[in-house]
Amino acid sequence: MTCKVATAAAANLLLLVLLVLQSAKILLAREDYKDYKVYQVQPQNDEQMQILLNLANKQWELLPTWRNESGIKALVSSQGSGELVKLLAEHHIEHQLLIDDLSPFVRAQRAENLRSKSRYQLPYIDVLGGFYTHEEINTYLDSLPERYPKRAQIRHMGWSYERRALKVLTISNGDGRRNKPVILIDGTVHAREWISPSMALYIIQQLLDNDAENMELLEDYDWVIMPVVNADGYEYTHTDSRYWRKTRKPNDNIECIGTDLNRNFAHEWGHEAGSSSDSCNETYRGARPFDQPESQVLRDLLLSYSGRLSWYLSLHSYGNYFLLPWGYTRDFPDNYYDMLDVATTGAMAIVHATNGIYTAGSTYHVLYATSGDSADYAKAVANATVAMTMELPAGGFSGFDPWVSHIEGIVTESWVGVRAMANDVIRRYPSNHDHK
Ligand code: 0X9
Ligand code: ZN
Repeated sequence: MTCKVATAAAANLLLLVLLVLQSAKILLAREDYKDYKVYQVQPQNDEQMQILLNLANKQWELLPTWRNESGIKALVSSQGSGELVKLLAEHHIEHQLLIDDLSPFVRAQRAENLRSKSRYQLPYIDVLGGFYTHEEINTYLDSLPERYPKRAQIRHMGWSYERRALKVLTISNGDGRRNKPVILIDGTVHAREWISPSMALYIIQQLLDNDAENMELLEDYDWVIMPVVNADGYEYTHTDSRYWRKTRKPNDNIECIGTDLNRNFAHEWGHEAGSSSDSCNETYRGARPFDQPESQVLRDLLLSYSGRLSWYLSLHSYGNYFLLPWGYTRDFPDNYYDMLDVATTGAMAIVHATNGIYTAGSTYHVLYATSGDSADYAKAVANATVAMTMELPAGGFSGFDPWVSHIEGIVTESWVGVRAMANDVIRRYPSNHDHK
């Protein structure tokens, strides 16, 4: 008896020690961004901008899409900051230190999110009340077919590298008509862009819960929504490293992990100007196109709607852009000006609603060269009539990290734009239109 108790006590102690070690490991593994700095950099002309884009390397990172009159931001470790400042000074590029140590901000935001989320009981989630993990999002998605048996359908499309289930929701009006044209929306191709899954979830709730207002959007169209593509990277931003962008699949060079999914698609993959062959770079394109399970899943999803894909919308952040193909060349696709009209409709709707300013145009021209991204693939290979990347507004310290209290403002404004563009797409390309 005593012996049994002693054994049980020893086992408990062992368990306790293991738990402590485990949490210590988690604590040690966590990137807390101690002494990470954020700079505001003000290139004065295109030449300085080009210098900056060429200089970006693994030690410090230009947070890429913030490129307006107020300049761009750079996130940099304390070791990298000396080199960055030296280079900026050498090229006479104006800059200013915004944040000297990012770590207290990262901690405060984690705490705000956990506090705010704890008020809700899964599978119910309040999109405006927190940023949800991949698992929480899947639990919510899985609950929808039961709540909306005629209108919501969940498909398990495959697995991430770390074996997380990649799920896709199809929303219809429940009239049973098959093969309607499709509006396909994805989120979280880039892990740290947390407003992106929030926006995808907000769209889902508008279409399902706010049906009185939005039924006409489903009359002749089905909506297909995949809120989290880069499930492993996204989970990693919740548990370990808030500003992780890529996937989590190791590379041949064991030093650096992950691939930029938005450089891993097969259309015009591998151009040096729009992607990197260096596995430590934030825009690493992978060893081969589609060598990431997550891009394979998104490819298969896009291809499964080829021929009836009216609008592909990829939700990213940040910078307030509607980005159109192509990313890899200065040339334009055939129906570029139709796509630009749709994007302009979205931009105008947002200006009228909130004064929010969006820039619309081809990625190559308004942002920078990209090659192997999903929008180019959707246009060229899956034959999307309109293919678009929406860079949602910046928030927080780095731009990727809005506070929970800012979610509502961003997603309600963005919905005005998405809804206006959806109406425009539906009007331009009525249900039985010839897609090409
Ligand atoms: O660089 C990217 O992958 C996107 N910007 S982000 O800051 N979210 O990383 C822009 C890709 C846009 N490409 C196309 N629309 N073709
Ligand atoms: Zn992105």
